[in-house]
Amino acid sequence: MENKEIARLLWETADLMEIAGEDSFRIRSYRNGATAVEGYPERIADILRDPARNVTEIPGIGKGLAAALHEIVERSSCEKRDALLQKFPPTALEFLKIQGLGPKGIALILEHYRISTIDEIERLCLEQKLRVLPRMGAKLEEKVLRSISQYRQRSGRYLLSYAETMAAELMETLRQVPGVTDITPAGSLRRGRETVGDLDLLVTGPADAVIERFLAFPRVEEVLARGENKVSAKVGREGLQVDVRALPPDTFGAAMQYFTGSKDHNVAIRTRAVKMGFKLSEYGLFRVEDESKVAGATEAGVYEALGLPWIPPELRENCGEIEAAAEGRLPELVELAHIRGDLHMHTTETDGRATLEEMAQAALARGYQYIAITDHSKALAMANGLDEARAVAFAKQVREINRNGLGIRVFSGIECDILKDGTPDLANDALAELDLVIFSVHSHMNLEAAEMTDRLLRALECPHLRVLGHPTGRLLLQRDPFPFDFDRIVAEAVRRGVWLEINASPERLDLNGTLARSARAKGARFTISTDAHHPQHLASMRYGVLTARRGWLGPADIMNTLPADRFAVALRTRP
Ligand code: DGT
Ligand code: CA
Ligand code: CA
Ligand code: ZN
Repeated sequence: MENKEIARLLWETADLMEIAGEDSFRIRSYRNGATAVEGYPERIADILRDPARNVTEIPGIGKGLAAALHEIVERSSCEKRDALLQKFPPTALEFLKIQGLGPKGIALILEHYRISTIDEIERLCLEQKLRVLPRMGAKLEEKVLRSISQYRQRSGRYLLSYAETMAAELMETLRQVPGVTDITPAGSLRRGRETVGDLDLLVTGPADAVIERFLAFPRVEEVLARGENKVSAKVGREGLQVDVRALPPDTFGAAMQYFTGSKDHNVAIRTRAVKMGFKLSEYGLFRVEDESKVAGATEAGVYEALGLPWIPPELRENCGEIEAAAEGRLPELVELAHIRGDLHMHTTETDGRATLEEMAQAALARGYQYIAITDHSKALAMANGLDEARAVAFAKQVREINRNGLGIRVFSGIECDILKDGTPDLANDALAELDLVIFSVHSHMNLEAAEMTDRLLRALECPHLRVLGHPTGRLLLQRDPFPFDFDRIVAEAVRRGVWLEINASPERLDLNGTLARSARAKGARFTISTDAHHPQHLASMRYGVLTARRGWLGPADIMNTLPADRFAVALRTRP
């Protein structure tokens, strides 16, 4: 744990203490401690682990705080903080991020109103219920409303799937404007980032008509800014910001390049342009000496004039893609069309919403050659997970199904829970009956990194395991990845021929691009699967593919790009 993180937990604890109205002397000692930790040149975690050292040697840290520091480093929290978090709604710490209220204000509000969300604080302001409290007034209500909207802008990110759906709706509308020829999303959405801050749409066509049509879109909630060729508005109940730019066709490529970003990629590209005697802007690529325009109508033209092949948007994070492009070694990236099957899905046997036959039909309609049905195991009792007997019966049933033929090959599988100690939820002889065994962590995600690593290492020992499902356990915008020694698990998975899943569910996208890329460098193989609980979820495959592309993966890295017969052979083959 880094000093910054430790300090943050101390700050939080102090803030919570203040909301609780605790002794100001003790609160100050936490804040002093936080400042001391933050600025300390050595890693506090190392000092705590060193038996020859004592953290109280650090000015500002006394005995009481030393105990809290030990707890924080060991389990990311301390008793004090835990107790306070019990007392207040879990969002109390979030309330502190609203400028203007402060711990005292929050305490006062919590004393008078039963609220637990920022939306409820907003409502109190709108209903003028803060001004009736002591030392609060109409001015404060205004200030709080302003800071709530600022806070939302800071923290407001949206799932890629949400932004993409909204973009599709808007593009459909704007395409109907007479004179519109091209329309594309730019920004993080085009780069396939897992979450999107705001939506950037580029349109060629008559600016006035485009802007009018956009503003007439029924889901536009609030216009933020309007210029000659640009308009920004909040769209939809979730308040996603959308920036629409109308452009002349001869600058469309330069604008696409500029507004796709990422910012870091653009900075590097612009530096390259300058070195070559050019000036690059959203209007085009210009020669410095005579200001003549070299490129701008197409994005490929801009890259070409800079001596580069076109770079796929998913790679534009300034993580080596420009160097790779310059040296002619951009990777071949996997595409949706390469995917021949989906290897993680659930049915009504557990918590899915459709039968095996319905899932198979939907997969067939997508043009797949095969699927694996991977229902839950018994540890997920709420989902009616399969025990050994049901798993074995299921394997038998699938063999019969394949004899009769559904027009698509079905592999019998399971998503078997990894228990707290790393052993699988089902016995080996049952797992041995199934064609494809996924292991996933669904419980006890708050373990220490070392314990989690041991748990996963133990799970990897199972000879029937073939795929590690959603390897980091994260839920986007909700739950961070659980900590573990990723490199070590990857090395072990590679050694044992266990494939890593890129879970394509838009709430997960796990592994993410960065981790997938680093695992690939260590020799890992992957599956991209949707974890579908409904036939419609099979369509999420595209998000998984985008994520794999952000990880520089090609079709050869992804097992479910293999045709059915070769995939079946791969399933039976171990290193
Ligand atoms: P987001 O919206 O937070 O998910 O991420 P982006 O990448 O969509 O960022 P956004 O919407 O602020 O800007 C879209 C693109 O426009 C960005 O990726 C690069 C370009 N851009 C915006 N501001 C700047 C800037 O100040 N400098 C440069 N070089 N590029 C910028
Ligand atoms: Ca954006
Ligand atoms: Ca933007
Ligand atoms: Zn699943």
